[in-house]
Amino acid sequence: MRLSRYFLPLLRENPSEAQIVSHRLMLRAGMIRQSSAGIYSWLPLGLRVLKRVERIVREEQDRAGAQEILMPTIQPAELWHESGRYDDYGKEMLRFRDRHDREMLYGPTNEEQVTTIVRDAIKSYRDLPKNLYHIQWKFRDEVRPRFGVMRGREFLMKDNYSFDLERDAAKHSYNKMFVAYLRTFARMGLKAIPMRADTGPIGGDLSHEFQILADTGESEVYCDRRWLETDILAEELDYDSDLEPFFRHWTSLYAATDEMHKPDACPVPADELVTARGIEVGHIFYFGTNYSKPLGAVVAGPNGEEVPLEMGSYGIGVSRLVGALIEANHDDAGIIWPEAVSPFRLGLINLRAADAKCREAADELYAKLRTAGIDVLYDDRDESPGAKFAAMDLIGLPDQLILGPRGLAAGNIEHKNRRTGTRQDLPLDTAVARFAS
Ligand code: 5CA
Repeated sequence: MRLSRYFLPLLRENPSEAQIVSHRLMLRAGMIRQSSAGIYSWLPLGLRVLKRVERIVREEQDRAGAQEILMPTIQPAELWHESGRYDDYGKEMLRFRDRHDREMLYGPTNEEQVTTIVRDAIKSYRDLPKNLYHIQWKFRDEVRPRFGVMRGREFLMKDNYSFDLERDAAKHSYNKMFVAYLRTFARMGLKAIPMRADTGPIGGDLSHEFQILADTGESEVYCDRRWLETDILAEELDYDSDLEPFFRHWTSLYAATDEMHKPDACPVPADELVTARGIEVGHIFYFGTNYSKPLGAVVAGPNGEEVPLEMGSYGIGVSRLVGALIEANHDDAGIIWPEAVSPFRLGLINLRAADAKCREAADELYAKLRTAGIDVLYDDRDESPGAKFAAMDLIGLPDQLILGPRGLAAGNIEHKNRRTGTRQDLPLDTAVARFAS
């Protein structure tokens, strides 16, 4: 993509409404624009990152055997009357009436919707287990939408729902998602610690939140100091094998959210306990028959008896992750994307767009990089070198290639690594091979 043609509205100044670094940088780097409180448009650069995050989430869900569906954003209120949650959900739920005066709502989550789909389709225990997910926009009329996409009112969530015959099988489904979540976040270069958590309005008795430690996190969290040195291993496991030992291993070190942490009963001595702020990027729940019973989601068991389905639900904040990734990866100059989620693999800067030789060489390299399948953002604008460096650092692509008249005369191009800041001259004719995977 040529920057001269790209829709990338960068801001020079820090927007005053943004209190945390990810919100500031997403606005400054032209990734999002606010539409109304907690509701955002995603501009080309931001949407690229959102899609990359979504893709990793999808790949790991598919790998764990979950199947993708797409349920609507708008739901009929009847579903929620049936489950008994309509009144309990309170003001966070956006409710309205259609032209036929039917009560509708913008879905804050989809337990009811998916349970009725499965209830109407699955009649026998032989059709179990099932795990269905979708990646869809949600709306929660949060009292205090803030921090940009981190606590939005409209936000993108991956949510899935598992259906099993028995508790043990349901725990296996829970464990599968536990593994898939560790893998998902590790692939994005994030250290998300699984913590015992409160189940809130979703309900149930077993739940883990996946928290990234960051000063700007909204939750207070507590964990064993050893978590700080632990590299979360995202090994690939056989999802059909017994995952309980893996689950036990990764829950053996203490980690709990504020609501679950009981100072008097905490097994970790005070000097080994870390109190920190966390960003919740995922939350998994096992809630048994809380929804299947009221909604009548039963199957015929092996002896013909009616058995209510054992269920769990599993959420990842896809749009929140974009903010969380920036909280975890930035410096004073801007964002530093991990390669796995970067909007482009490479930035190419032509320092002298007005110089015919430089332009010719940069255009040629750009064409070669594209032919090699490398996603490159080419700054071909006629701007000062300082402005170009600042823009490229702000948007945070992992590597930059900088072409100027002096290097070109020697047949070289400068390579800068955004994270380490190291700079190195490369022979121009090796640049494509260096980045072709
Ligand atoms: N039905 C369950 C699991 S599918 C559920 O809704 N869980 S949740 O409420 O914990 O949400 C799942 C994830 O969505 C959270 O872990 C968080 O990462 C993200 N999320 C929740 N509320 C917001 C919000 N207001 N803005 C951005 N992301 C949010």
